[in-house]
Amino acid sequence: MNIALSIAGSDPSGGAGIQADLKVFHLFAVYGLSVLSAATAQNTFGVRAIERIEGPFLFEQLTTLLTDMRPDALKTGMLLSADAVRYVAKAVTSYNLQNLVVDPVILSSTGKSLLEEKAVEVMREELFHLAKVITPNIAEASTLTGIEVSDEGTMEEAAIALKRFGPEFVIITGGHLANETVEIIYDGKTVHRLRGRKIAGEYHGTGCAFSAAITALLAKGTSVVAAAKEAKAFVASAIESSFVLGKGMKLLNL
Ligand code: PXL
Repeated sequence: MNIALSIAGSDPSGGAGIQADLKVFHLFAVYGLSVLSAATAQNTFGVRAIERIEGPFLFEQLTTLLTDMRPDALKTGMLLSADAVRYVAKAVTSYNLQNLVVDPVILSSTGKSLLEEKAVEVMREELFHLAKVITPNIAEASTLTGIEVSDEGTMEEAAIALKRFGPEFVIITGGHLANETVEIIYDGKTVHRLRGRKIAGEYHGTGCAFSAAITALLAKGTSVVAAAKEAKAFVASAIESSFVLGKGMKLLNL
């Protein structure tokens, strides 16, 4: 059985965060481990409050797990603080963990900050170079590069800028573009584009599901480009069959 680890925040609505990641791992038949990096109080209307998990305890969770089990791939989601980012980098380095997927979660779907301002630079400088893949969306790519990303051309420009921070692959997700969805995948040589039909509506947790699916597939030995294609199809299908369970945003069918 392959093992994937998620280091992420709790979303009690199960739409995003560690709960969504574990559901995705299960759907891909990968055994899921999880380390909590923050807790949120939220429902389908959004995040109301955030409680931090201090860096040393985050590290304690990681080392306790990693002295016992070795994930084939891992992902980070909401990390909240610069301290948390540094402790994750320390664990990845100390245990020589492979197939790290960094989903640089900066804002919630409703605009709440999930990464403190001073942690953005730390993530870029100290975590990205350890990653197999980073998966920013358009807004995150803009914050991380200072480029105003708004179309395919600027997505490509941002992907090239982000590659300089050292990840093996940059995938910018374009689910929030106006008329179609396109993901830009850049490995330093070739730009791949994954095109898809835009499905109307606001969905919570699409970025988490996409990066978790890539992580599960990497854990099983799939290549990055093939994993991204399959993850995109997986998220599209979860959107198409999404649930109205709360009174706010729709929830992905995970
Ligand atoms: O979708 C980003 C995200 C990630 N992780 C947690 C979240 C959210 C969005 O609300 O709550 C815990």
